[in-house]
Amino acid sequence: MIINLTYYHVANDVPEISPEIAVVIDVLRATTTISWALKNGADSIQVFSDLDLLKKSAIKWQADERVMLGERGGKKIEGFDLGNSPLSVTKKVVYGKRLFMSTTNGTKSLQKVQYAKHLFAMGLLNRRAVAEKIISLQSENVLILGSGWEGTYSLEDSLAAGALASYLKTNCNFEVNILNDELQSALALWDFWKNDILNCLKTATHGKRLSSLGDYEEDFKCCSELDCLDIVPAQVERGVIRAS
Ligand code: 3SL
Repeated sequence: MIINLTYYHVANDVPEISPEIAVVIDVLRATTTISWALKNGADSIQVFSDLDLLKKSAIKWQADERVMLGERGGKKIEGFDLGNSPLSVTKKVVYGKRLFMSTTNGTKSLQKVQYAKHLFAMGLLNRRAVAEKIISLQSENVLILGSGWEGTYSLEDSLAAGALASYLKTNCNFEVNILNDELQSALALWDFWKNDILNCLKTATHGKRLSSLGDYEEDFKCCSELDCLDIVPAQVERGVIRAS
């Protein structure tokens, strides 16, 4: 058995295909927030790129059963309940609720590969859990998609792509094939930064953008934790993610 891994930095680079397994990464911070929300008992998360559509869908739910969360440019969207911080999706706020979520890049990436047979959301915090899920599925092809920033490369998502590839190479009994140079460099990036993840996130352009908006120290710490959650956020119907 072989697992072929391909990595794309941003949604626009992905060819129009329906991959068997797609893993979407947005370390800072969408997929970290999604993972924590599910860990804290959110019923499900529905992702949108279009805000009007999000509002129309959310309004159909009882007010006490829904939470609208998201950001544009790192800032909370006006009228929404929450921004996109993984620290804000506490048990008290999200337990049993449907989250309606839209972010600048992460939710776009999730929508781009929504036709995958299996779609997972991954941050550094659930890298091992997602990798073990991939191994258990025994599929030949895995597409890894970063979210970047408005169509451009991001350091932190590539770091996590490298972390995933590295875990699979070390822990999988089958042959793991790195299919493109993007993933080879992500592996090298992981090797370089794996003992200093927090600094890598702060060095990244989006890390600097967040730092310029306020005190995000706790968000950085949370997003840089490795393998601390066993949650695998998986798409269960088009655009809807639940814990698996
Ligand atoms: O772009 C995104 O999807 C967000 O994760 C960006 S932010 O970290 O919330 O600013």
